[in-house]
Amino acid sequence: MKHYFLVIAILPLFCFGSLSFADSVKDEIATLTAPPFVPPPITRKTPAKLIVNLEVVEKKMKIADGVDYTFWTFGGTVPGSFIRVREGDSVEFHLKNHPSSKMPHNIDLHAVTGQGGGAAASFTLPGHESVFSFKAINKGLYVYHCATAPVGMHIANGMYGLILVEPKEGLPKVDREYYVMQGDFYTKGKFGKQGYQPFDMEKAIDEKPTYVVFNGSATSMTGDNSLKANVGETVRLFVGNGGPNLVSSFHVIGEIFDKVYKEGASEFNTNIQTTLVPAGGSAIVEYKVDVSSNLVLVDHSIFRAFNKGALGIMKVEGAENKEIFSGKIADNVYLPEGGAIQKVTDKELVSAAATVEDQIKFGKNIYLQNCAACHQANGKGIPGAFPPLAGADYFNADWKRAIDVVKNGKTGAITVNGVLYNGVMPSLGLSEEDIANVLTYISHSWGNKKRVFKKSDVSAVPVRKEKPAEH
Ligand code: HEC
Ligand SMILES: [Cu+2]
Repeated sequence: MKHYFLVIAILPLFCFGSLSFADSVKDEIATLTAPPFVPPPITRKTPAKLIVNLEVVEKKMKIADGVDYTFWTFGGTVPGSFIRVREGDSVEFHLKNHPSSKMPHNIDLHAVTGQGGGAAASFTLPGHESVFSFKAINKGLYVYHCATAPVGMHIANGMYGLILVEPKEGLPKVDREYYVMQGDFYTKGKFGKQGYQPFDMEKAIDEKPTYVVFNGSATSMTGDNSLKANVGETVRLFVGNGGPNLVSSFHVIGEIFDKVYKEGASEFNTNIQTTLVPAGGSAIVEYKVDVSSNLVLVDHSIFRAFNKGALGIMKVEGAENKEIFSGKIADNVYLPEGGAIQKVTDKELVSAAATVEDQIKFGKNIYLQNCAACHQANGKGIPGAFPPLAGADYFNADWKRAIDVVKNGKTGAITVNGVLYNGVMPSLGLSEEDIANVLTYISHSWGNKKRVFKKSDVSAVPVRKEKPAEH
C-alpha cells in the first residue's frame, strides 16, 4: 500500500513539476574554516543557494613571539575564514561588523561579477549586518579583501582571505588540503621588537614591511603549528597573497610542485619550482610527498623568509626513500693544493686535542670556517638575523642546549639578550670532537662563561631525527 502511495505522490511531480524541480535550489549554510584548514570538498551535484555568514572582528593577536598587533579580521583570523562555494551557486552574503569594532568595513570578493565585487553593497558600520547576493559564475580561487578607505590600511591590518569557486565537476581528489596566505605588515618597532606594536603608515606607503608572514604570524606554521603530511600522500595548497604591497615568490624547500594552477586558473602547469603569487592573487599548488622531511614554505625573496617571518614548516612523516634522497653519505676531507683555506697539519686533523689550549685553538679554526659567516668573527652576530654568541644569555644558560643547537641545528623563535630571532641555523654535520672544540672556543671567548666541552658531552646529547631543512 505504502509503495503504491509513494508512486502516486511522486509521479505528478515528475510530470508537471519537472522544470521547477530541476531548477529548484536548496538553501545551505556555508562551512567556513580558519587557516590553515579548508572546508571539505563540495559533493553536491546541483547548485544551491548558499548562505555565507562572515563577521568582522578587530582584535589583538600575536604577529611574532612576544609581539602583539591589532589585526582587523574577517572571522577572527588572518587571513580570514576560507569560503568554499560551487560553480553556479547563488551566494547570499551576510557581512556582520562586531559592535566592538572602531571602523566600518566592507568586502570586495574577486569571485564576484558586479559593482566593486560587493564593496559598496556590503559597507557595514560597527554593530550592523549587510546582506547582498551574487552568482558564482567563474570557477577558480579568488582573494577577498576589505575595500573601505583607507583601503591600504584595512588590508595591511589583515583584512583578506580566499574564496574557492569549486568547478562543477569538483577538483581531483587529494589526501590533504591546506590554506596558506601571505601578507606584509608595517609596525612602528623593528622586527622582533617585543611588546605591542602599532601600525606604521609611513612604512606602508614606502612599501618597507617590518614583517612578511604566512597566515598572520611568524609562528603560524612552525613548531607545534607545523602543517602535517605522511609519505605517499598528495597535498594541495590553496595559496593566496593579501599584500598589500609585495608579490610573493612562493616556494617549498625540498619539493617540486607537480601541478600549479597559476594565479588560480582553471588549467594547470606541471613541474614548477617557484610560483609567483601577485598581491590580490592566488595559486593552487599540488605535490606528492615522497620522502620524510621537513619541507620549508618560503617566499623565495629570501630575506623575507629568514629575516621577516615568511617561513612555515610542513612535517612529512614516514619511511625514508634512499633512492629518491640518500641523505649525507660521506664527509671526506677536501684540501685542494694551494687552496685558499687554512692549512691544517695532518697531525692536527687526526689527533684529539690533548689540552684545553689545543681545543680552543682547533675550535677557533672550526668557528672561523663554519660559524663566522653568520655569527661573525667577533661573535656579535647580525641584529635581526643571527643571534650573538658573545655574552649571549642563551648560550651561557644551558650547555646541553648549546650542544643540541650545534649538533642538530635550530629553527623556531628564540630570544637572545632580550631580542627575538626566528631564523634557521643549519645542522652543519660536524664531528663530535669538532663540536666539543668549537663550543670550548666560544665559551672561552668574548666574556662567556668558561666551560670545557668534552667529546663525551657531545655524544650524550641525542641526534634529533627532524633536522631543519637545508637549502
Ligand atoms: C647559516 C647561518 C648560521 C651558521 C653557519 C651558524 N649559525 Fe648558529 N644560529 C643561526 C641562527 C639563525 C640561529 C637562531 C636560530 C633560531 O632562531 O632558532 C642560531 C643560533 C645559534 C645558537 C643559539 C643562540 C645563541 O645565540 O646562543 C648557538 C649556540 C649557535 N647558533 C652556535 C653556532 C655555532 C657554534 C656555529 C658553527 C659551528 C653556528 N652556530 C653556525 C645561524 C647560523
Ligand atoms: Cu576594513
